[in-house]
Order: sequence, then C-alpha cells, then structure tokens
Amino acid sequence: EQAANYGEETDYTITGIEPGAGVVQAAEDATETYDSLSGWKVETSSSGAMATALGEAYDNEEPIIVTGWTPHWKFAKYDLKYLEDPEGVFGEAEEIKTMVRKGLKEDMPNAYQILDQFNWESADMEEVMLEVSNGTSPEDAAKTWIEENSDMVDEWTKGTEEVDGQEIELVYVEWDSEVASTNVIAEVLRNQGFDVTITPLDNAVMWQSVASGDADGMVAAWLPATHADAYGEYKDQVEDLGANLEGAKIGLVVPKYMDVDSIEDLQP
Ligand code: PBE
Repeated sequence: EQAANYGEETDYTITGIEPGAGVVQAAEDATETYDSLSGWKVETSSSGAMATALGEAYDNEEPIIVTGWTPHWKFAKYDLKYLEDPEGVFGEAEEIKTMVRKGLKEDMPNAYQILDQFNWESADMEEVMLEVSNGTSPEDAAKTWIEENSDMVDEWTKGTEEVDGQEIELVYVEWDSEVASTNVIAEVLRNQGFDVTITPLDNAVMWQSVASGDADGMVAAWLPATHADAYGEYKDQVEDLGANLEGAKIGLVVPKYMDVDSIEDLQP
C-alpha cells in the first residue's frame, strides 16, 4: 500500500514539452502500454514551461512527473530520478547525431568537416546548459565554453581552412540541450569565418528542412529510438555524420522525494 496517490495529486497528468518531441510520443505510448498509467494524459507545452512547473513543484515538495532527458541542467539543480521503465518504452541509451543535407560536402567542405568532427560529452553540454538556465544568453554561454575548451574546439576545426563570410543555416528545436549544442557549433563556425544562421523549428520541420536541402544541417538527431520515425522517413535524403554525443537518455523523471521508483507503481 502506498502512502500517496500521485495520480490523484497530479490530476493524472504527465508534464510534457513540445508536441513534436520524441519523449512526448514515448510518454503517450507509455500511457497505453502500462496499466498503471491508464487514464493518464500527457500535457504538452514547451521545454521552458516544463522546467518552470518542475521548479515550482520542487520548491513546494509537491509531486510532479515530467518528460525528461539527459543531458539536462535540471539534474544539477534538483535531486531527481528516472522512473524505471520495465517495458522499455523509452528505449535504451541514445546518441545525439549530426545530420546534414546532401551535397554539403561538395558545396562547403570546411563546414562539412567541422560538423563531422564535432563531438563532445554530456558534462560539456551540461556546462553550457546550466549557464543558460542561470540567465546567460546562449551565444555568450557558447562563447565562454569555447574560450575555456579551445583544445577540444581545435580538434573540431583540425584540417580545415577559414572562409570569408560563406552563409550556412543550421536548424534546431528549442530543447535546452539543442540550444546549447547548436549555439556552440554555430559560434565555432563563426570563428572560422562563416555567416551562420540558426533557426528554431518544430522537430518534424527540422528533419524535413535538412532532407529537402532548405537547411544545411543540424546536430539534434536523437537515435536510435527518440527520433526513429523521422529518421525512418528521411534517412535516404540526409547524410548521417554520426554521433556528436553519446550516453543520452529519455524517460519519465520525478523528484527524489517522491515515494515511487517504477512507472509500474503509479496508480491508474
Ligand atoms: N528531447 C531533447 C528531444 C530530443 C532532445 C529529448 C526533448 C525529443 O524528445 O525529441
């Protein structure tokens, strides 16, 4: 017997993010897979609104269940845990991959090579995310990180030549993790002489714009599970440059003060 009925206390609601996110789709799938989540709904909004709701609940020690992911600054600010997912609805470890449009290699070999060489770790991305969550602009947070990690950045630009104002457009979704990575790689390209535009889009549109060649690339492809649908649809129309980060993860996340460890132990 459980002390608290979290279903009742949360109005049977999982606090989601943007409707197009893979983690929202997975959470919706979870409400169908798990009897314990029967009758629950996933409320969509934005990554920012989710973070605000989480912060407010946390400050009041109230129950909240969010669609979460790693890397994310929330784990540095709050004591949180992933709910166990015995059915594997949220998949295993994910990679964040870089996808570029066909023909980029021929058109912009230096940008292509930098995007291909871009590779960092969760701790790096979290450093940038944390600074942004503390109020620094993404551009400034990216610049600071680049200054402090010039050795790693040198590896990314190794073997390339500077250009003179060549235009390049990267697309992303305003998830905290992708705000961080996209701003960092954009700043690296700017330092190499590129005229970089970064455009925030809905997830499906992000994939579609790289596939159609409207955009040059993105560093925001979560695979093999989170963006499996988009990848399946567009894999023949994009060029996969491999992982830029390993050990990412998605799932349902709750504050540690909640007395529940598994999705199975919630109540319908
Ligand atoms: N996320 C962050 C995205 C991928 C990056 C986990 C919110 C998603 O669910 O699609």
